[in-house]
Amino acid sequence: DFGERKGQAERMLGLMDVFLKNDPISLQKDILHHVEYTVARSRFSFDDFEAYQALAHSVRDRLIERWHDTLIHFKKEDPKRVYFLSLEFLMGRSLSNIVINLGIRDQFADALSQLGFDFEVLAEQEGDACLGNGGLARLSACQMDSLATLDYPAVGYGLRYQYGLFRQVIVDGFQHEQPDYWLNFGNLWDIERIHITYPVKFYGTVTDEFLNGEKCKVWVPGEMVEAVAYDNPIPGYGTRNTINLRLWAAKPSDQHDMESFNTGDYVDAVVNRQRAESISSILYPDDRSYQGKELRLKQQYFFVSASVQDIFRRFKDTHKKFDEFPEKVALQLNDTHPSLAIAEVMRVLLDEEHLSWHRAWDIICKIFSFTTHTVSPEGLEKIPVDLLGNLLPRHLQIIYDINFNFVEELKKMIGLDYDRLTRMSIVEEGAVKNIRMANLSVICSHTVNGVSRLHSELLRTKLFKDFYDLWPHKFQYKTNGVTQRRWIVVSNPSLCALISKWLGTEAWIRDIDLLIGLRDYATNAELHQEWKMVKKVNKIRLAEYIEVMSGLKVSLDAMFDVQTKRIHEYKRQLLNILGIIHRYDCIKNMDKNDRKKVVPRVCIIGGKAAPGYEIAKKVIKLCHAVAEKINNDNDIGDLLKLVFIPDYNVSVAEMVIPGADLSQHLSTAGHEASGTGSMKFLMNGCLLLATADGSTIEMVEEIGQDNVFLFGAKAHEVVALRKKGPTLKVPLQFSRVVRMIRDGHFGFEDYFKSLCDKIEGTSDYFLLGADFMSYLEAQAAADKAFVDEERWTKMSILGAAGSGRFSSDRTIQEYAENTWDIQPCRCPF
Ligand code: GL2
Repeated sequence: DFGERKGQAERMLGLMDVFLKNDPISLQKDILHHVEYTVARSRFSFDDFEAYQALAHSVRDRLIERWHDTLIHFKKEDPKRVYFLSLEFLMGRSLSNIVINLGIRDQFADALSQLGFDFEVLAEQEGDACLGNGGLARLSACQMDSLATLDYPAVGYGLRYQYGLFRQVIVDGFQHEQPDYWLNFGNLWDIERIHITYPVKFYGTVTDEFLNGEKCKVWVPGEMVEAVAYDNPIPGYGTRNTINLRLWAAKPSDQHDMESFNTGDYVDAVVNRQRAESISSILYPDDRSYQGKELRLKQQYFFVSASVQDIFRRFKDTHKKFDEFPEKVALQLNDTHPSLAIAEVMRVLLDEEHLSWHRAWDIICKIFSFTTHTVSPEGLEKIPVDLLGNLLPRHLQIIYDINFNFVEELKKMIGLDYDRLTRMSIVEEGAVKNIRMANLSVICSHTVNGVSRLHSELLRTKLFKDFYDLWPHKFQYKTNGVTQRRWIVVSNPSLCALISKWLGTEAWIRDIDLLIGLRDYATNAELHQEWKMVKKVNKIRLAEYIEVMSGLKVSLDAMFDVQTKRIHEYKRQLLNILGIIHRYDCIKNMDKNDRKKVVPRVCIIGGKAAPGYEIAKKVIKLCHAVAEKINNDNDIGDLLKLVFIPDYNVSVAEMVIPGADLSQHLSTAGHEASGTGSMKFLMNGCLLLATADGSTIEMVEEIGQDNVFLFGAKAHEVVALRKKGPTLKVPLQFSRVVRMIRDGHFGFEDYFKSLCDKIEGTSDYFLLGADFMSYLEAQAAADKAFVDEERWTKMSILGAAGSGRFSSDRTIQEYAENTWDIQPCRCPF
């Protein structure tokens, strides 16, 4: 009875405070309440971790208030929403980010200090959520922060892996992988929604049946699994808006398999059902190669199917006519990983909603947009037809039908150019027949974009040239960005305070273009002093970390020179190591006087190699072998040190980046789609030594050539250089350092042989030899600039001042306006 319920609702409201309060006493009461009743420890005896838990619960309560308000507001306004589908989100830690976005960090810090706790110490108790591999995954996390901050009605969808990206442990210089069971200590930031579940079907057969005289397809599945929602509220900064990141976990289904319980062995039946959970158990640790594994395909379909059911449920709550679907729904494909969503939406419209092919297809063409993060054709996902047909028989039929219609249309447009038809087909013929997920995504999306200008150019002229010639209007570029909330405000509080002081406002935290105002003070002596002080504080923090981790003491006067990112041949960590060996060799051969002119360096390398990537693992070992030699050479002292930082992840990055003087981005031109690490370094006043690749090119345009140490062949020169092959001359210096490795200067010569073979002669695909001299020159230029403190500080300020374009706020705004066609929907305070 509504009258009765309404009375109760009013009574409930009367009992509750309108909102939780943020004064010190209320916060302290709240924290202690959670210590006793949530964490279940005595309020007189709890340790830092328990204090963190209680603190996090108090923060979470405040987060939930805003989240509820936002969801109610969105429901009332019913705006067009963007659904961001991504198999990876690299969130790192959440606490500090959340209190800053909620605007209650200082209040909590005060309240805690009155209880005798330090906010920073407690924040470090939190473990990282590593549900992604690298740049692509961290980009998704940055974009969620921007979507919330800019008030866009967005929902993120992904998988709640039980095991995140492996932990990297170094034993004798070799990488070992250990499982990251991140849920061991509980995760306070997601909310289990036991009532939000959907069945997900696999395997089985498709039959033809008649419904109201019409033939239709019925998929009888062979396996059913349940998807359970876990909601992660994502708060915006300077707004009440808090959006949802919904991650799905797999659970055994209740609906299926009653029979086996009645007939078979009860224990076996339970154990079998439990296998369902393996679908969301583990993140694949390869960030590029695709191996055609069934479990991976299951993961993709699992999260797509649950998300699509959720999206349809939400739409059908308030709408009856599917023609309105494109006015309410934009579906963003973050790479090809979620592109089965195309076939799934088509299947639901055809087989469950019984729309005609024509109407369903019309909807598909209006709702999907596709971002590719890959440069190389080998990086594009292909699914063996047999695998797909067995796991998802109906989807394979639909993909074949889409392809048939497409090829028929294409023939009308381009004639019988069989080579081109073969290239553009979704189906790749050959010994193993494959479905090309990128072709499917390009054909079915209204917009396709790369992640930097150069990348999009490569898409138009190489990777998707055939498609570009057909549909030039579909192709866009959206240069990546990162969120300044995480990468300045959270990770570099002293720089944050300094910027706000000199700009006279904190508004740049929402409106990054204001950073440009720092240019006016680029030569101001007072700012220089304070700027250097901030860098020093961050270097001290990093030096302490290095000492704790490796026992190595490093000099704060040295240039902290950093290269941290996934280990890949194309990213050329090897070039860096060869450069370090060259530097070492030069110093060894110098007399006392010359040594006085050497700029001392602490070279820092960090990053994970995919577990099956042999060459990348050898690079890690080489780095350790070279470090061992150099760091123990008393003759070298503080002039040169080399450190490998193990287990590089988001929270390690938050400490390393602010402490770097120089950062290296060495990809062979034309191989890095964008690169986002460089943006974080730039924002933190760190100078870049880089090739003209990915988004670096645009960074140079923003801050000027004089403020970057650029080197190496340009993208358009790379092909010609490779063609030169055996006739290509490499400098003597290069041959010399490779010879040092081959001759066993660093030990393990047999083990390193294949590494050396990879970069000499015709096999130097990534052109280390060709770029070596230019690399050394750029390094020399960096040394020269570093000794001129005033010049260096000016470059550093100008870099940060010019980093505004690389905020994910700008990127998201562009997507909203040019791709998704959505409007902000701001929740009233
Ligand atoms: C990547 C690209 O390699 C990288 O250049 C880009 O910045 C990011 C985000 O767009 O995407 N693609 C990819 O598979 N990973 C990346 O980092 N892992």
